[in-house]
Order: sequence, then C-alpha cells, then structure tokens
Amino acid sequence: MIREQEVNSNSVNKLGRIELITGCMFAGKTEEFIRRLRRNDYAKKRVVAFKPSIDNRYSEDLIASHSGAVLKSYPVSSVEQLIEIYKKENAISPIDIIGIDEVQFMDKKIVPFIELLANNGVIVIVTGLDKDFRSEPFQNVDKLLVLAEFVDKLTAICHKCGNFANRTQRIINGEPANWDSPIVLVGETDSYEARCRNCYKLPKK
Ligand code: TTP
Ligand code: MG
Repeated sequence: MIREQEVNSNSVNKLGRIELITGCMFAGKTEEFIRRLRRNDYAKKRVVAFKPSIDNRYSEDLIASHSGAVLKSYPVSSVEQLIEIYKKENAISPIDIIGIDEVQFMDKKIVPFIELLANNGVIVIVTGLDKDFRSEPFQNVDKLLVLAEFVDKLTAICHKCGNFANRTQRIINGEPANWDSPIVLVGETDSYEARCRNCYKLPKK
C-alpha cells in the first residue's frame, strides 16, 4: 500500500473530500465527471484521471462520454498499479484532484485508498454504478455512498416509456438477462437499457 507521507501534502489546505457521481447507465455520469475535472484544469489545478483498463469501449486511454467528450486518463488493471502511477505523478508535482471513472470495476482496496487521499487533502472525484443489472448494490459504490461528502445520483430516461430511470436492464438476445449472468459484462446499447422501476424486470433466478 502507500504510507501517509507519500500522499499529497495539501492537507494544510483541508480541501480533501470525496465527490461521488452515481446512478444507472446512460445517466451522463461520465459527462459530468469530465466537466468537473475540466473545470479544475481551467483553474490550473493538477488533475490526474484513472479508469479501469477493462473498460475499453471507446479507447484504451481516453475516458469518453456518450456525447463525445473525451479526457486523457491512465488505464489501470489493479489498485497497486494506480498507486504506483499516483506516486510517480505526485513526485513530479503534488496532485490536487484525482478522478476515477467506473470505480465499481476496481478492486475493493480502492475504497481505503480513496479515503487516505481525501484525508490528506486530495479532492477525489469518482463515478460508478450504484446497482448492477440485478439491482443489487455494486461493490465500492456501496461504501462510497456512505463515505463521500457529496453524492450526485443521476437518472437516465427509461428506454421503454420515457419516465425517469434509475435501473439498468441487461438484455441478451432481446430478453432480460438471467440472475446467474456474470456481474461484469462491458457493453453499451447492444446489451443494456436504462429502465424506470415500472419497466425494469427483475432477472429470473
Ligand atoms: P457506465 O459508465 O456506468 O455507463 P454509461 O457510460 O452508459 O453511463 P454514463 O453516461 O452515466 O457514464 O458504464 C457501465 C459499464 O458497466 C458498462 O460497460 C456495462 C457495465 N456493467 C456491468 O458490467 N455489469 C452490470 O451489471 C451493469 C449494469 C453494467
Ligand atoms: Mg460512463
């Protein structure tokens, strides 16, 4: 792991906090994430973004929103790798803001690391799905919902009826995926739809 001394020395500023952007798919989480990081960039803050390398939907090293906004990021396959990059970047000059997209795909060790960063003056801006396709809490986001200073829960528009959607339906061969389908399956409109509570169908066990 990482020692307290290796984390940013911004603790004197007491700016450290966690901002969580969550909700279902197609809610614009990544769009909002990019907007928040850019805003800090304009203010000449030092911003470094990470994404799990498993999400290569658009590109290996760009975080992309549905509307086409992109942001350079480090793709990482483990928390250890993220910490290594963090240490190197922080040694060049102290990082003010860390962004992490799709935190539900990271190992659970990411949560104590995010806490450590925030405790030491770093602003951590995180996105992640609150629920998986079964509508069960997704790992890491379940904990961050409790720990974050700010939580923005975005809704999508139900692909069936146009109501506000806060669930994600996984569709396989035109039908809702079964309960025993794997939790992780990277995809887009090919395999997912945003649904409201009325149109969402609980996967069959
Ligand atoms: P998101 O970034 O949450 O989806 P999005 O890009 O549509 O939403 P937004 O505009 O709000 O950023 O990406 C979710 C990823 O998670 C996507 O690759 C599908 C995957 N996924 C799973 O692996 N398991 C699941 O149960 C669900 C619901 C999604
Ligand atoms: Mg996204």
